[in-house]
Amino acid sequence: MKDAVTSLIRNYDVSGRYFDRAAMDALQSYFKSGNDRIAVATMVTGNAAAIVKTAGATLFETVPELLRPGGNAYTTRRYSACLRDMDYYLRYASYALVAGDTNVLDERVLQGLRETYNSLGVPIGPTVMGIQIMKDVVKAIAMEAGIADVGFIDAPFDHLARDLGEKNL
Ligand SMILES: CCC1=C(C)/C(=C/C2=NC(=C\c3[nH]c(/C=C4\NC(=O)[C@H](C)[C@H]4CC)c(C)c3CCC(=O)O)/C(CCC(=O)O)=C2C)NC1=O
Repeated sequence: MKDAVTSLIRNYDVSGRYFDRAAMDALQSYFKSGNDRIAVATMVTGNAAAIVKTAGATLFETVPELLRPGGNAYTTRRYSACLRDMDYYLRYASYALVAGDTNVLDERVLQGLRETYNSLGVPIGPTVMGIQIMKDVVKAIAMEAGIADVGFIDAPFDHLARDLGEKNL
C-alpha cells in the first residue's frame, strides 16, 4: 500500500535521483493539505451512516428501477448489499484521502470488482452515480465546515468511478 510520500520516494529511487524541485513542491502540497485531509476523514467517520443513507436515497430517487422487481437492488438482501458497497467505497475513500494516494483503492477495492459485478448483474452506471453522489455530499459537508479548498476530495471518488466505469466499456 502506498501513500503520497512513499509513492514519490519510489519514483525517485527507481532512477536513483535526489528529490528535485518538483518533488519538493509535491511534498509541500501534500503536507499543506494534511490538516484538511484529516479533518475531512474525521467528518466522514462521524457521518458515514448518514452520508450513505442520503446518497442511497438520492440514487434510488434518480434510478427508481433499481428497487423494482427485476432491478438489481430489489429485495432486502440486495438493497442492503448495495448500501454496504457504498459504505465500502466511502470508508476506503477516506483512507485514500488521508494517504493522498489512490493505491489503497486499487489494492483493496477495485481488484476483481468489475468481474464480480458483471457476474452478479450489478449495474456499473448507477454504482458510479452513487459514488459521485457521495463525493458531492462529502464536499458539501467539508465546505459547510469551512474548508476553503475541497478540490482534493475529488481524487478517490473519481478514481473509483473512472476505474469501474471505463473498464466496463
Ligand atoms: C471492500 C471491497 C469490496 C467490495 C467493493 C465488494 C463488493 C461486492 N458487492 C457485491 C454484491 C452486490 N453489490 C450490489 C450493489 C448494487 N446494486 C445496485 O443495483 C446498485 C447500483 C449497487 C449499489 C450502489 C448488490 C445489489 C449486490 C448483491 C448482488 C447479488 O447477490 O445478487 C459482492 C458479491 C458478494 C456479496 O454479495 O457480498 C461484492 C464482492 N466486496 C468487497 O469486499
